Amino acid sequence: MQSIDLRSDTITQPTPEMREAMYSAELGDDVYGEDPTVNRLEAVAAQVLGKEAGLFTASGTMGNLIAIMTHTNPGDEIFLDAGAHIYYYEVGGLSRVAGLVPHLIEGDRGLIRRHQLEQAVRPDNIHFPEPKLLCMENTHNRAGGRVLPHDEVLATTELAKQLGLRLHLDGARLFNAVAASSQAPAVLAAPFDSIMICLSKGLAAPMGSVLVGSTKFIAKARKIRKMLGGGMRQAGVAAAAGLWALEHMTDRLADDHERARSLGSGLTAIPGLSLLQPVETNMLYIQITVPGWNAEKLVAAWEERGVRSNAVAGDAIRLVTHWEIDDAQIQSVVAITKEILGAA
Ligand code: TLP
Repeated sequence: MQSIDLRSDTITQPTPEMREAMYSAELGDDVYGEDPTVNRLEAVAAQVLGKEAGLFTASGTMGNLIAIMTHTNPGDEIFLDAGAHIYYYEVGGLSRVAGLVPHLIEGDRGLIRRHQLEQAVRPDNIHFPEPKLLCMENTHNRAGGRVLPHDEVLATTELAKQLGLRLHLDGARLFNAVAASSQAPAVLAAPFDSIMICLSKGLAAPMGSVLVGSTKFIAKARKIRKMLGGGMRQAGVAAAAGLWALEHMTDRLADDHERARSLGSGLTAIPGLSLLQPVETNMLYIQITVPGWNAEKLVAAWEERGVRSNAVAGDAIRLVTHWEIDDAQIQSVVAITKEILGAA
């Protein structure tokens, strides 16, 4: 039985072209700055995002951690939405490794509004940590793959700058936001001092992220990457796939969004299934209120029929579309679900 894997866009296999690019990549020792493929990837990512320089990192988690460590000193205060991946899913690295004091803001579906930041940042006082960094996430994972409204981002980040805060964007799925909003990547990246993009999500590279920012920022970040053990040698093997992904996989993300919408409408036509958040990109958070059922039971029943998903709460399941999911599979998932829940 071939599975329909909707657990995440991280499960995607590299395309045959990516494997070919990896096989024939020109390589060197990247700690010496001598891997031409890594250098090309870093330059292309920086250029696409309108920044001076880039740094290839092993993962999105590492890219975010390096960014926050580069912007701050231990003991500083970092402002984040309470559902931010950096806070929620990165093993507490912001405190354990970076030594930061997280100041959580209960954003409006992942968006920290200007007035919320205004209330959160306290005036200078001998008792308080140094307010140093604001992080945002676009698209926002726990807010259902939401695209942050750009005018609101501008309003909040403008205030953050006035307050002397640095700005980092977790752009693990920034290209999904680009596809959904038709705004250029550099426009969405412009308000931020640093941006981390993932190559291994919807873009389907097997691994890697790129952190971009000013030349000075990236020089410091490069040293922190080395300290964390992330200085890789012939890393061009992985960067080659990432470069191919960045150059060829962004334009097709709209197809994933269309399929997520179609899956959402198919599933919510079944009594007892509803959407927790509107579908804006390639994610769906489904709530189940069918008597006798919960998320775990539906995940297990799907799994038996080859449909893979992740329960995220007692009554909620996340489904993510990606390049290995086609229209026929979307229809199958809806049909299978109807059968399981007796709605066929
Ligand atoms: N997200 C993964 C899991 O960690 C939850 C997923 O399946 O969605 N920022 C955001 C917004 C992310 O969604 C992720 C991964 C990361 C950072 C971390 O990237 P990796 O997995 O490369 O460390």
